[in-house]
Amino acid sequence: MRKKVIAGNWKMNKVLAEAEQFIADTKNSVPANDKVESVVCAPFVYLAALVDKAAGSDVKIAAQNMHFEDDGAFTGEVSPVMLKDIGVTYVVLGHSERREYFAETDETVNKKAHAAFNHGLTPIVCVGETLEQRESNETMTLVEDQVKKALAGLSEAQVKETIIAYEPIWAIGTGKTATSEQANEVCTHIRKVVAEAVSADAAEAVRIQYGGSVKPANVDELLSQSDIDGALVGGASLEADSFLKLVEAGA
Ligand code: G2H
Repeated sequence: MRKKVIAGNWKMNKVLAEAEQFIADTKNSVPANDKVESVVCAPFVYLAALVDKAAGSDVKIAAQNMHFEDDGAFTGEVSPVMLKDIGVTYVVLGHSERREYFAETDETVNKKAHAAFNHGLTPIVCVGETLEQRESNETMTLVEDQVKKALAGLSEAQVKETIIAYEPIWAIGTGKTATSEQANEVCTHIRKVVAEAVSADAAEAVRIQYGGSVKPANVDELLSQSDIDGALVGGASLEADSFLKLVEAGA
């Protein structure tokens, strides 16, 4: 039985006081970590403060991106060494917004996945198709390609620890959710791809989240699907009470 993982992706939202208040409002109320993993993906500038605020609780703090190098002349970037140093434990890689606006590619996502494991960070690797790709029946081949490229060269043990987030781009922030069947169909395919590319054991262990307009009203049905092991949630993760409903659904 795979443990569910619910990650709130705040994107570029909140000021420090709001971010800290959110942790204060949730840290004593999230279900225990052996029931569900509750993750908050916050902007870089708040990470150290939020790790501190969440210390000793079952709220885990994630970055929304990172560079793949340990250090060097990369102005404006943040390295896995830095994230590890301040106590961050997860990192979102290859979110569609980074692919679309910040030149993220399958190759850089793969380098970042290796870097994450080299520094003990759990990667949440995002994949997903545009509306145009869905309408031209390219969803499965596109997602398969993204998954294979993202995981290339990782060990079986590392793949087992990876979290893959399937986020159809047409359902992100649009209020359009993929039906639970549409979401599960792709997640099942992703598991099959992992089985073929890595091993049946890795496919059984890898956790696959769905993301795209997940909210308290639809989370139960999505999480009841056979191959959906959690959710990556944007808009509905910004308020503490909504986030708590989402993590409770995963417990
Ligand atoms: C997809 C998701 C979080 P939202 O980007 O990663 O955002 O839930 O607002 O669609």
